[in-house]
Amino acid sequence: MRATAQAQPNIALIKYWGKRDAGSNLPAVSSLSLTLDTLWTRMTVEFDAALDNDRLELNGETASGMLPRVSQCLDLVAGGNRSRATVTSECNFPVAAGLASSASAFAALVVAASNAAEKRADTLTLARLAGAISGSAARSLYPGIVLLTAGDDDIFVETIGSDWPLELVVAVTDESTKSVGSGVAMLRSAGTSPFYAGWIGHQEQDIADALGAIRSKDFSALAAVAEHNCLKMHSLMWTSKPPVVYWNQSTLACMQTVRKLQADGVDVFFTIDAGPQLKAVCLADATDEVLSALEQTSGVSRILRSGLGAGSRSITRS
Ligand code: 2P0
Repeated sequence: MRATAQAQPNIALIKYWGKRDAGSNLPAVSSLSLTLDTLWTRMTVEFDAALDNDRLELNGETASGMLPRVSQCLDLVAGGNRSRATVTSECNFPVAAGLASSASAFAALVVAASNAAEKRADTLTLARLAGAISGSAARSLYPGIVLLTAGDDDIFVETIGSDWPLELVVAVTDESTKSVGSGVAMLRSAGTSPFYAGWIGHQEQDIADALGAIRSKDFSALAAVAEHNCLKMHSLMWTSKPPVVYWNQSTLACMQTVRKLQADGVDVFFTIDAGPQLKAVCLADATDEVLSALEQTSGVSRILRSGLGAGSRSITRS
Protein backbone atom coordinates (compact mmCIF):
# COMPACT_ATOMS: atom_id res chain seq x y z
CA MET A 1 0.00 0.00 0.00
CA ARG A 2 1.27 3.43 -0.96
CA ALA A 3 -0.16 6.66 0.46
CA THR A 4 0.49 10.38 0.11
CA ALA A 5 -0.51 13.10 2.57
CA GLN A 6 -0.02 16.85 2.79
CA ALA A 7 0.45 19.16 5.74
CA GLN A 8 1.24 22.83 6.15
CA PRO A 9 3.71 24.29 8.65
CA ASN A 10 2.41 26.21 11.64
CA ILE A 11 3.81 29.32 13.28
CA ALA A 12 3.52 29.62 17.05
CA LEU A 13 2.30 32.90 18.54
CA ILE A 14 2.80 31.50 22.04
CA LYS A 15 5.87 29.32 21.73
CA TYR A 16 6.87 25.80 22.67
CA TRP A 17 10.38 25.93 24.12
CA GLY A 18 11.45 23.23 26.58
CA LYS A 19 10.59 19.58 27.17
CA ARG A 20 8.87 18.03 30.18
CA ASP A 21 10.48 14.76 29.25
CA ALA A 22 13.10 14.46 26.52
CA GLY A 23 12.53 10.68 26.05
CA SER A 24 8.84 11.00 25.18
CA ASN A 25 9.34 14.51 23.74
CA LEU A 26 6.52 15.92 25.90
CA PRO A 27 6.56 19.73 25.79
CA ALA A 28 7.12 21.59 29.06
CA VAL A 29 4.65 24.32 28.10
CA SER A 30 1.41 24.75 26.20
CA SER A 31 1.56 26.62 22.89
CA LEU A 32 -0.73 28.35 20.40
CA SER A 33 -0.18 28.52 16.66
CA LEU A 34 -1.49 29.41 13.21
CA THR A 35 -1.62 26.66 10.59
CA LEU A 36 -0.65 28.09 7.19
CA ASP A 37 -2.03 27.36 3.73
CA THR A 38 0.36 28.24 0.89
CA LEU A 39 3.45 26.47 2.25
CA TRP A 40 3.28 22.68 2.24
CA THR A 41 5.05 19.36 2.59
CA ARG A 42 3.82 16.24 0.79
CA MET A 43 4.96 12.86 2.04
CA THR A 44 4.55 9.55 0.22
CA VAL A 45 5.10 6.31 2.14
CA GLU A 46 5.34 2.88 0.56
CA PHE A 47 6.06 -0.15 2.74
CA ASP A 48 7.92 -2.94 0.94
CA ALA A 49 8.74 -6.30 2.56
CA ALA A 50 11.65 -6.72 0.12
CA LEU A 51 13.55 -3.66 1.43
CA ASP A 52 16.35 -4.05 4.00
CA ASN A 53 16.37 -0.40 5.14
CA ASP A 54 14.13 2.64 5.10
CA ARG A 55 14.90 5.15 2.35
CA LEU A 56 14.16 8.87 2.35
CA GLU A 57 14.21 11.31 -0.54
CA LEU A 58 13.59 15.03 -0.07
CA ASN A 59 12.85 17.07 -3.20
CA GLY A 60 14.48 14.38 -5.37
CA GLU A 61 17.66 13.92 -3.30
CA THR A 62 18.63 11.31 -0.71
CA ALA A 63 18.20 12.86 2.75
CA SER A 64 19.97 10.64 5.25
CA GLY A 65 20.17 13.30 8.02
CA MET A 66 16.46 13.18 8.76
CA LEU A 67 16.13 9.41 8.19
CA PRO A 68 16.49 8.25 11.85
CA ARG A 69 13.56 10.45 12.97
CA VAL A 70 11.50 9.35 9.96
CA SER A 71 12.17 5.66 10.79
CA GLN A 72 11.27 6.30 14.44
CA CYS A 73 8.02 7.95 13.33
CA LEU A 74 7.17 4.98 11.05
CA ASP A 75 7.79 2.60 14.00
CA LEU A 76 5.38 4.59 16.17
CA VAL A 77 2.65 4.59 13.52
CA ALA A 78 3.04 1.12 11.96
CA GLY A 79 4.71 -0.83 14.80
CA GLY A 80 8.30 -1.97 15.33
CA ASN A 81 7.85 -5.14 13.22
CA ARG A 82 6.74 -3.23 10.11
CA SER A 83 8.27 -3.62 6.66
CA ARG A 84 10.88 -1.07 5.64
CA ALA A 85 9.61 1.86 3.60
CA THR A 86 10.45 4.23 0.82
CA VAL A 87 9.51 7.76 1.91
CA THR A 88 9.44 10.55 -0.63
CA SER A 89 9.06 14.13 0.53
CA GLU A 90 8.32 17.26 -1.45
CA CYS A 91 8.45 20.66 0.21
CA ASN A 92 7.75 24.03 -1.44
CA PHE A 93 9.71 26.19 1.06
CA PRO A 94 13.21 26.20 2.67
CA VAL A 95 13.91 23.25 4.98
CA ALA A 96 15.50 23.49 8.47
CA ALA A 97 15.71 27.29 8.30
CA GLY A 98 13.24 28.21 11.03
CA LEU A 99 10.13 27.85 8.88
CA ALA A 100 8.69 24.84 10.72
CA SER A 101 9.53 22.32 8.00
CA SER A 102 9.72 19.51 10.56
CA ALA A 103 6.19 20.34 11.74
CA SER A 104 4.67 19.93 8.28
CA ALA A 105 6.92 16.95 7.47
CA PHE A 106 5.95 14.84 10.49
CA ALA A 107 2.29 15.92 10.40
CA ALA A 108 2.13 14.68 6.78
CA LEU A 109 4.20 11.59 7.56
CA VAL A 110 1.90 10.23 10.29
CA VAL A 111 -1.14 10.53 8.01
CA ALA A 112 0.63 8.94 5.01
CA ALA A 113 2.16 6.17 7.14
CA SER A 114 -1.10 5.26 8.88
CA ASN A 115 -2.87 5.03 5.51
CA ALA A 116 -0.04 3.04 3.91
CA ALA A 117 -0.01 0.65 6.91
CA GLU A 118 -3.84 0.54 6.92
CA LYS A 119 -3.88 1.53 10.60
CA ARG A 120 -6.87 3.71 11.35
CA ALA A 121 -6.31 6.37 13.99
CA ASP A 122 -8.10 9.56 15.00
CA THR A 123 -6.52 12.99 14.58
CA LEU A 124 -5.48 13.39 18.23
CA THR A 125 -3.79 9.97 18.26
CA LEU A 126 -1.86 10.89 15.09
CA ALA A 127 -1.04 14.34 16.53
CA ARG A 128 0.43 12.69 19.64
CA LEU A 129 2.56 10.38 17.47
CA ALA A 130 3.80 13.31 15.35
CA GLY A 131 4.48 15.31 18.52
CA ALA A 132 6.58 12.49 19.93
CA ILE A 133 9.00 13.12 17.04
CA SER A 134 8.65 16.91 16.63
CA GLY A 135 6.71 18.77 19.32
CA SER A 136 5.36 21.42 16.97
CA ALA A 137 4.23 18.83 14.39
CA ALA A 138 1.25 17.89 16.58
CA ARG A 139 -0.26 21.33 15.86
CA SER A 140 -0.07 20.93 12.05
CA LEU A 141 -2.65 18.13 12.12
CA TYR A 142 -5.25 20.82 12.89
CA PRO A 143 -6.54 23.80 10.88
CA GLY A 144 -6.66 27.50 11.74
CA ILE A 145 -5.72 28.78 15.18
CA VAL A 146 -4.55 25.82 17.24
CA LEU A 147 -4.04 25.32 20.97
CA LEU A 148 -1.72 22.59 22.23
CA THR A 149 -2.17 21.97 25.94
CA ALA A 150 0.76 20.27 27.66
CA GLY A 151 -0.53 17.79 30.25
CA ASP A 152 1.63 15.83 32.69
CA ASP A 153 1.46 12.63 30.64
CA ASP A 154 0.13 13.70 27.26
CA ILE A 155 -0.78 16.57 24.99
CA PHE A 156 -4.22 17.75 23.89
CA VAL A 157 -4.64 19.63 20.63
CA GLU A 158 -7.64 21.49 19.24
CA THR A 159 -8.61 24.19 16.78
CA ILE A 160 -9.92 27.18 18.70
CA GLY A 161 -10.77 29.44 15.76
CA SER A 162 -10.55 29.84 12.03
CA ASP A 163 -12.88 32.74 11.23
CA TRP A 164 -10.45 35.59 11.96
CA PRO A 165 -8.79 36.64 8.66
CA LEU A 166 -5.22 36.68 9.97
CA GLU A 167 -2.46 36.56 7.37
CA LEU A 168 1.23 35.96 7.56
CA VAL A 169 4.07 37.56 5.64
CA VAL A 170 7.40 35.78 6.04
CA ALA A 171 10.52 37.85 5.39
CA VAL A 172 13.21 35.32 4.47
CA THR A 173 16.64 36.70 5.41
CA ASP A 174 18.77 33.55 5.13
CA GLU A 175 17.77 30.18 3.66
CA SER A 176 20.74 28.19 4.92
CA THR A 177 20.27 25.33 7.36
CA LYS A 178 20.48 26.55 10.95
CA SER A 179 23.63 25.72 12.90
CA VAL A 180 21.85 24.49 16.06
CA GLY A 181 18.64 22.48 15.78
CA SER A 182 15.75 23.59 17.97
CA GLY A 183 15.60 20.30 19.90
CA VAL A 184 19.22 20.67 21.03
CA ALA A 185 18.80 24.40 21.66
CA MET A 186 15.76 24.03 23.90
CA LEU A 187 17.44 21.36 26.03
CA ARG A 188 20.40 23.72 26.38
CA SER A 189 18.11 26.58 27.47
CA ALA A 190 16.44 24.34 30.07
CA GLY A 191 19.82 23.29 31.45
CA THR A 192 21.66 26.60 31.44
CA SER A 193 19.47 29.72 31.12
CA PRO A 194 18.80 31.45 34.46
CA PHE A 195 15.49 32.64 32.97
CA TYR A 196 14.09 29.18 32.22
CA ALA A 197 12.04 28.85 35.45
CA GLY A 198 10.46 32.27 34.79
CA TRP A 199 9.59 31.23 31.23
CA ILE A 200 7.80 28.10 32.47
CA GLY A 201 6.06 30.03 35.28
CA HIS A 202 4.53 32.70 33.02
CA GLN A 203 3.47 30.61 30.03
CA GLU A 204 -0.06 29.79 31.20
CA GLN A 205 -0.77 33.50 31.69
CA ASP A 206 0.43 34.24 28.14
CA ILE A 207 -1.80 31.45 26.80
CA ALA A 208 -4.78 32.84 28.75
CA ASP A 209 -4.09 36.38 27.47
CA ALA A 210 -3.81 35.15 23.87
CA LEU A 211 -7.01 33.10 24.15
CA GLY A 212 -8.85 36.15 25.52
CA ALA A 213 -7.54 38.30 22.63
CA ILE A 214 -8.59 35.70 20.04
CA ARG A 215 -12.03 35.27 21.61
CA SER A 216 -12.68 39.02 21.42
CA LYS A 217 -10.74 39.47 18.13
CA ASP A 218 -8.59 42.11 19.85
CA PHE A 219 -5.63 42.38 17.46
CA SER A 220 -3.55 44.78 19.62
CA ALA A 221 -3.90 42.53 22.66
CA LEU A 222 -2.82 39.50 20.62
CA ALA A 223 0.08 41.51 19.18
CA ALA A 224 1.30 42.52 22.65
CA VAL A 225 1.29 39.04 24.16
CA ALA A 226 2.70 37.32 21.03
CA GLU A 227 5.66 39.72 20.70
CA HIS A 228 6.32 39.50 24.45
CA ASN A 229 6.27 35.69 24.35
CA CYS A 230 8.55 35.57 21.29
CA LEU A 231 11.11 37.91 22.86
CA LYS A 232 11.05 35.91 26.10
CA MET A 233 11.83 32.75 24.15
CA HIS A 234 14.73 34.45 22.38
CA SER A 235 15.98 35.78 25.75
CA LEU A 236 16.20 32.15 26.89
CA MET A 237 18.22 31.30 23.81
CA TRP A 238 20.56 34.30 24.22
CA THR A 239 21.16 33.47 27.90
CA SER A 240 21.87 29.78 27.29
CA LYS A 241 25.45 28.57 27.66
CA PRO A 242 26.79 28.64 25.02
CA PRO A 243 24.27 31.16 23.66
CA VAL A 244 21.99 30.43 20.73
CA VAL A 245 21.38 33.47 18.53
CA TYR A 246 19.36 32.85 15.40
CA TRP A 247 18.92 36.50 14.37
CA ASN A 248 20.99 38.38 11.83
CA GLN A 249 21.11 42.09 10.95
CA SER A 250 18.22 41.76 8.57
CA THR A 251 16.06 40.09 11.24
CA LEU A 252 16.54 43.26 13.32
CA ALA A 253 15.92 45.50 10.31
CA CYS A 254 12.63 43.66 9.74
CA MET A 255 11.65 44.21 13.38
CA GLN A 256 12.24 47.94 12.86
CA THR A 257 10.08 47.84 9.74
CA VAL A 258 7.26 46.29 11.77
CA ARG A 259 7.70 48.93 14.49
CA LYS A 260 7.42 51.70 11.85
CA LEU A 261 4.27 50.13 10.40
CA GLN A 262 2.78 49.90 13.92
CA ALA A 263 3.61 53.57 14.54
CA ASP A 264 1.67 54.36 11.34
CA GLY A 265 -1.35 52.50 12.71
CA VAL A 266 -1.00 49.30 10.66
CA ASP A 267 -2.36 46.16 12.33
CA VAL A 268 0.77 44.00 12.33
CA PHE A 269 3.09 42.27 14.77
CA PHE A 270 6.16 40.07 14.46
CA THR A 271 7.20 36.68 15.64
CA ILE A 272 10.49 34.85 15.10
CA ASP A 273 11.24 31.16 15.55
CA ALA A 274 14.40 29.07 15.66
CA GLY A 275 15.86 30.80 12.63
CA PRO A 276 16.53 34.29 11.21
CA GLN A 277 13.27 34.75 9.29
CA LEU A 278 10.76 37.29 10.57
CA LYS A 279 7.08 36.40 10.41
CA ALA A 280 4.71 39.35 10.36
CA VAL A 281 1.13 38.57 11.37
CA CYS A 282 -1.46 41.03 10.15
CA LEU A 283 -5.12 41.47 9.37
CA ALA A 284 -5.91 40.62 5.73
CA ASP A 285 -6.50 44.24 4.68
CA ALA A 286 -2.99 45.23 5.86
CA THR A 287 -1.12 42.42 4.07
CA ASP A 288 -0.18 44.32 0.88
CA GLU A 289 1.33 47.21 2.83
CA VAL A 290 3.22 44.88 5.21
CA LEU A 291 4.51 42.81 2.31
CA SER A 292 5.76 45.84 0.41
CA ALA A 293 7.53 47.31 3.48
CA LEU A 294 9.26 44.03 4.32
CA GLU A 295 10.22 43.42 0.69
CA GLN A 296 12.13 46.71 0.73
CA THR A 297 13.89 45.99 4.03
CA SER A 298 17.65 45.49 3.86
CA GLY A 299 18.75 41.85 3.57
CA VAL A 300 15.34 40.35 2.76
CA SER A 301 15.87 37.81 -0.03
CA ARG A 302 12.36 36.49 -0.47
CA ILE A 303 8.82 37.01 0.79
CA LEU A 304 6.30 34.25 1.44
CA ARG A 305 2.65 34.99 2.06
CA SER A 306 -0.04 32.84 3.61
CA GLY A 307 -3.44 32.85 5.21
CA LEU A 308 -4.77 30.30 7.67
CA GLY A 309 -4.93 26.78 6.29
CA ALA A 310 -6.27 23.28 6.75
CA GLY A 311 -4.88 20.50 8.90
CA SER A 312 -2.94 17.58 7.44
CA ARG A 313 -4.86 15.37 5.04
CA SER A 314 -4.66 12.37 2.84
CA ILE A 315 -4.07 13.04 -0.86
CA THR A 316 -3.87 9.61 -2.50
CA ARG A 317 -3.91 5.96 -1.55
CA SER A 318 -3.27 3.06 -3.92
C1 2P0 B 1 7.31 26.51 18.28
N1 2P0 B 1 9.67 25.90 17.81
O1 2P0 B 1 6.45 26.60 19.18
C2 2P0 B 1 8.77 26.63 18.67
C3 2P0 B 1 9.23 28.05 18.59
C4 2P0 B 1 10.75 26.71 17.32
C5 2P0 B 1 10.62 28.00 18.04
O2 2P0 B 1 8.63 23.98 18.10
O3 2P0 B 1 12.59 19.10 19.60
O4 2P0 B 1 11.11 20.89 15.75
O5 2P0 B 1 11.51 18.28 17.52
O6 2P0 B 1 10.12 18.72 19.54
O7 2P0 B 1 9.00 21.01 17.15
C6 2P0 B 1 10.54 23.84 16.77
O8 2P0 B 1 10.86 22.72 17.43
O9 2P0 B 1 11.17 20.58 18.29
C7 2P0 B 1 9.57 24.59 17.61
P1 2P0 B 1 11.36 19.09 18.75
P2 2P0 B 1 10.45 21.21 17.05
O10 2P0 B 1 6.99 26.39 17.07
